[in-house]
Amino acid sequence: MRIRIDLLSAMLLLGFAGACAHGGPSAATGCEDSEALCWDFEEGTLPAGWTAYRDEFSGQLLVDDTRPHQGRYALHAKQLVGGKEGEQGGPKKTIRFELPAQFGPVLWGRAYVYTTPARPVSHAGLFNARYPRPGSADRAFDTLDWYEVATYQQKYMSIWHPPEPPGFPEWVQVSDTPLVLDEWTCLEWLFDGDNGTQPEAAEPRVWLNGVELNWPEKFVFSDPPTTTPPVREKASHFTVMETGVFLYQGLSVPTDWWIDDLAVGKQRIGCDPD
Ligand SMILES: [Ca+2]
Repeated sequence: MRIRIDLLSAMLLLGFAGACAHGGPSAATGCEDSEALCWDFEEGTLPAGWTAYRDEFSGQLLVDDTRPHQGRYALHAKQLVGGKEGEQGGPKKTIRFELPAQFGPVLWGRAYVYTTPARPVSHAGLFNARYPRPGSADRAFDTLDWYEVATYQQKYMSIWHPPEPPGFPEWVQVSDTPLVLDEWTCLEWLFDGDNGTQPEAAEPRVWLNGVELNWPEKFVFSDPPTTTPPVREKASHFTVMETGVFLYQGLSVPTDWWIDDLAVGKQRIGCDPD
């Protein structure tokens, strides 16, 4: 009975905080910040509020018990494959989530990611968050500016994009750090759409296992090409985010990703102490 009461209290507390939908803030998930939104996928199915979004080419995006980071379950992008490297169009399996109103212009994120068996050469998005253009009342997904964390040419990458489609001209930053295979990694990101008194939103920042990534390669991508970088429009409030895996070019090797202990907040969330 004592256990039930404690559980009930915990659930009430969580409901009040409007935070972690399941499992709750804990050292295990590194999500003690009551303002953070956390997902450990321990429902064993798609958590409340997330809806299926992209579904192109082969593979599945599901919550299953094949490889959890913590607990029993994780989000699993399973056997994604389709298209050809070097050609536009690739497997995309994603879910999206509407952020609470007045989320603000600064979004910190954290997710544990496991990738196997090979590093894609193609652009493989893992997470993005979007916000209305300055002065715009439009909230439709395809009208929003956005930040993205991804991999490209087998290395970590981050991008600032104008609305998609087309999503470019975009400001691309490619790291000198190869995508880690066959082990859990802690990815953190900072999307600072406010950037203080600066005229534009900040470039995205990303950390791998607590170490900030460098971006020796930065460029504008557009089709047709341009050398004029996009103006990174400032944010008032992030409104929606998307996760899963989204390949913008083909993927010929069937590849699996797992994502667990996903969290976003207005402050840095951090990784497990271990
Ligand atoms: Ca889990």
